Amino acid sequence: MASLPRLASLHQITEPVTRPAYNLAEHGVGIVHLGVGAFHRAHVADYCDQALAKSGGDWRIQGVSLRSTTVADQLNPQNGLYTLLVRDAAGLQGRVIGAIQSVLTAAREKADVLKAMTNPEIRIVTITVTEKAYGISRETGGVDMAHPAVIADLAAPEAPGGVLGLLTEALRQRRAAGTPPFTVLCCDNLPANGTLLRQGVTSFAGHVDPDLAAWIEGNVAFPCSMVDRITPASTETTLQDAARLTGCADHAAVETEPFSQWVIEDTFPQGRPALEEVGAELVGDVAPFEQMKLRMLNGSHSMMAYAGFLSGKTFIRDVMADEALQALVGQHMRAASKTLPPGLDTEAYASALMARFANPAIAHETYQIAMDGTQKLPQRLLAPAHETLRANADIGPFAFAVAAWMRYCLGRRDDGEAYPLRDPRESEIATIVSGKSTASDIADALHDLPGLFPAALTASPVWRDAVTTALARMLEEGMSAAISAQARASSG
Ligand code: CS2
Repeated sequence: MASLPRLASLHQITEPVTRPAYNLAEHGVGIVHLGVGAFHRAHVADYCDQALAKSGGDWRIQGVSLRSTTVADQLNPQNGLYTLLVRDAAGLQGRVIGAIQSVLTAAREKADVLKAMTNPEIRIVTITVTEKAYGISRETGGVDMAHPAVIADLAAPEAPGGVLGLLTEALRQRRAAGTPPFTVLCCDNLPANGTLLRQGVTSFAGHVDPDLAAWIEGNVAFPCSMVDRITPASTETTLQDAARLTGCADHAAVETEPFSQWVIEDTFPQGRPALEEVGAELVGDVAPFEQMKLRMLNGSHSMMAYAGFLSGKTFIRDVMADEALQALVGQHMRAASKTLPPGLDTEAYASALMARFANPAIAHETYQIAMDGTQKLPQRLLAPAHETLRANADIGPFAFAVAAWMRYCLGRRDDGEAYPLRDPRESEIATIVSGKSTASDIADALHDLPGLFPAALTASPVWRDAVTTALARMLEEGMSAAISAQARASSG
């Protein structure tokens, strides 16, 4: 691969790989996207690329990375071009995506980022920065005053580097210049993500200028959206396959599954790309889709991540190849589906998910999904657990999944091998579990983590007992034995 020319222009591509079906230079930029990770490149950018080809418009994307400069350094020398690989048992397909114009980094080019966000041509700001980056307190919906980006941006609101600070300052400048506000489209796996972000931004703005906060509240659209495409982190194999398909060295290639879904609340006062022409679902209310996805897909993903990682399964496909674990996945989805609003075909959704998880060509690491548990548990496991408890139904699957997370929080596998948790609350967790060895001490300590568990769960002896019993088995008999026992319980 070292000898191949770097991908930088569509003319260089010698192999018969699919290229953008539009002339890149004819389309201006209309979207700023914060967080240009693998998921964005496999999802939002793919939809925009297809919409540009089908319906045109000035809807190319100005990417922005908040902290890391890696993606900018991968994509900019390639003029924003990269290969999207789609893998399944039937084979591998590649497309070169042209939707991203270039990538700025807030860490290196703060002023340029604000300049892009205040450009009147920009009508939408889309965001995939992961749950932890927002700096919104899930308890209050307001700003999390302990979040590093919030602290830094409240100290210097005119030179922000975090999500809330950038949105607020860009909106302030647009308002002052008489430029209509952009629409803010959150594409992270958070419940009612648009509503949550609206609260976060108005709360942040309230600390800077209450009048601005009221203007944002009354004038800026924050549609909710549900995003779905399983996208493992890129590896050397990804880059090698991209090079083979394009004949060029591509440092920014990503790989994903064939399935893709984007359900969007259709509130875009400044317009939007014709996403409905390329498979996105524009709806009035995203909530049922979002709950189904967060609880059935992401909830079972988290269970598989903790139970799988701790029983030696490197990838989700390995979890699915294990009979007992596969039974737990089915059990978890059934329990999650019972918490959803009526009218959804949860059985068809569950069987499609089983097939997606088992995709033998996708190497999705359990350890990747295990990351940031404190940010993921509330919407994936704790909210449905709480509702299940209230309905007097079987909380067993949720208690098992939460116990597996608690077991993971100890930072050591059954054979004693240590691993980093990779959670923003990692050191807090290490401190509170330190020196504790019994399941009840560990479960009590983690239930007391401020702001994580709903009070109704921590106050319920039924819930605490179910979690502690599951955790005790994991500690005493090992994760594999605990998985088998739980699988037996579900079939019995
Ligand atoms: C996963 C998600 O890493 C995780 O936590 O559960 O990234 C999941 O793969 C996507 O939401 C699928 O759309």
